[in-house]
Amino acid sequence: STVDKPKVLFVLGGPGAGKGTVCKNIIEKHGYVHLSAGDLLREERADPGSQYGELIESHISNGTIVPVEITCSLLDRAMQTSKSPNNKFLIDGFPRNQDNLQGWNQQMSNNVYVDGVLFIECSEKTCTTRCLHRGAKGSGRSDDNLESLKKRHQTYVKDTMPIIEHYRKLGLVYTFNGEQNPIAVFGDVEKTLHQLG
Ligand code: UP5
Ligand code: MG
Repeated sequence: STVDKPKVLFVLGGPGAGKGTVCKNIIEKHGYVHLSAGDLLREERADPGSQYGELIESHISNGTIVPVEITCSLLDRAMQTSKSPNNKFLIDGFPRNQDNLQGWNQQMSNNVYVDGVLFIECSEKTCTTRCLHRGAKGSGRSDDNLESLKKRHQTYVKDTMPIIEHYRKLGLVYTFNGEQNPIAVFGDVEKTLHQLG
């Protein structure tokens, strides 16, 4: 039954909207395990034993999306090994396109219950400024530069927004104003988490 299945909230929004930041705030208080698809891909890229390192790097620096088989198996493995005491997961930055959605539905949907999508809405201008600032401070991310950021944003509009629309039609999307300061964003998200129970 759905009772024993892991519960998932997807966290979506543009590159730099504040997905990772809000997730960090949520986990401290709400007993979720945070899984960032991007972080898992960057870890896999850094593993010298991985056959996918170059493929992942070319997608990340071009702002395009890694084939779902890779991302989904990283998410699946992380869910299995993380031992979430409450069996609740925040999946940050996934699913980002139709391929991701189809792969998730095929590989995962029987075993996982999707409670909703937290959508952090934020303008391209704000997102870009934040990521450039983070890059200038030495984030080490190969995609925190203007050229990659333009491509990341294009991919977000073309590929990810339709996925958010898909979940919106299912009545699963909760939208937040990501232009606010991190505490205000978190406060709004908390109200929704309390409603979801
Ligand atoms: N900041 C955050 N919130 C703020 C706020 N409210 N006010 C002011 N500043 C705020 O924040 C970004 C920066 O802004 C930080 O410096 C932060 O302090 C500040 P962060 O919380 O990191 O935002 P986030 O939305 O998580 O930004 P991120 O850069 O991680 O977004 P992306 O979606 O671009 O990155 P991700 O890691 O998810 O993906 C990277 C790439 O991996 C993708 O482009 C793609 O190539 C690949 N990928 C896949 O192929 N498949 C996947 O499933 C996932 C990723
Ligand atoms: Mg992030």
